[in-house]
Amino acid sequence: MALQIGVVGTGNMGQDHIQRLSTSIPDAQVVAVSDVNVEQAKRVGETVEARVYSDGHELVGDDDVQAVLIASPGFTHEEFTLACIAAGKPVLCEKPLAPTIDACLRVLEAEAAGSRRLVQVGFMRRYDDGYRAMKDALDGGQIGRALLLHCVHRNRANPPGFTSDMMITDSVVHEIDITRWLLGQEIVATSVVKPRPSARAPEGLQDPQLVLLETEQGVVVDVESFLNCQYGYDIRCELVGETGTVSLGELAGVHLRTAGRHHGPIPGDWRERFGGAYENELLEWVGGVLKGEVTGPSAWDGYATTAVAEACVQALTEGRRTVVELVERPALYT
Ligand code: ISE
Repeated sequence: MALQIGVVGTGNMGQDHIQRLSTSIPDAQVVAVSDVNVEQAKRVGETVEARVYSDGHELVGDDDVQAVLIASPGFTHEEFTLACIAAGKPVLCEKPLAPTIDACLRVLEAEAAGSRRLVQVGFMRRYDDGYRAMKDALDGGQIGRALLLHCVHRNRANPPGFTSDMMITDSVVHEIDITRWLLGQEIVATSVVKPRPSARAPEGLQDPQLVLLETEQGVVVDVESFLNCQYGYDIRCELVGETGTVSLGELAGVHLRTAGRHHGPIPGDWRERFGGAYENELLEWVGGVLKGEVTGPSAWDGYATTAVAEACVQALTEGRRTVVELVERPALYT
């Protein structure tokens, strides 16, 4: 039987997940949706014949819901994730696990107390074919020991209300997660360099930023976060090792060479760029849950990423190198 899923949050990300679960994941069925905007929840719920709730807690408590996907705003993640842990239901929570270190620790402690992994955090880049090939090349010894990681994270334009801090907590978090996963190392310190702001960015926004991360074994990572690059969504990554390098390839799509020029497509946003990764993420999550396992990015990964992001924000605000301190890792996550 298909896994019966409830989705909390029917905004853009929630709708994307619901559509993908219903059309591309054969072993999944969306049976319930919830949103404080109940009219929107009704419209979205109707498309997949799901029950509709205005309160996510009622959805978690629905006996027919076997697993939960949380796509509501970040400040609600802690309460819904804790409710899923209390109900013993597997949960895929969009990033961030929670917006503060303390909130992440409460989730971590609740899950660790049950000695069973239920929580997965939606760091979808780990499911991208390109990043996976990079990890295979490193782990397979093809480029020797990692020395440097160069990352570029450009968005076309800023959504309303985006702040300088959010360029880290909402965007650079993905590179923080990829660094930890790709290298298999924690990040121990960070600094942020501030180039002159683009005139295309709203007044007061520090855009672009150059975030430097240092890992426990001395790999240095530079991340360009540029929110108003104007031309599209552009994600690049090159890992430099002792005997070679490996990087994300050019994007799929047709490339035209004519009249002394070459042209190719650039994605509009992350949903287009990482569509394949989101699909792999859901396929593997659903397949795992049906077998009784949760193996993707853990609550520990969610906590560590939020802790590094907070250190980066401090480095940006105070203009100095900031050390990252993590609590001891519970046995469940070793
Ligand atoms: C957005 O919230 C995401 O999570 C995207 O993956 C990221 O690339 C973008 O910069 C964020 O704003």
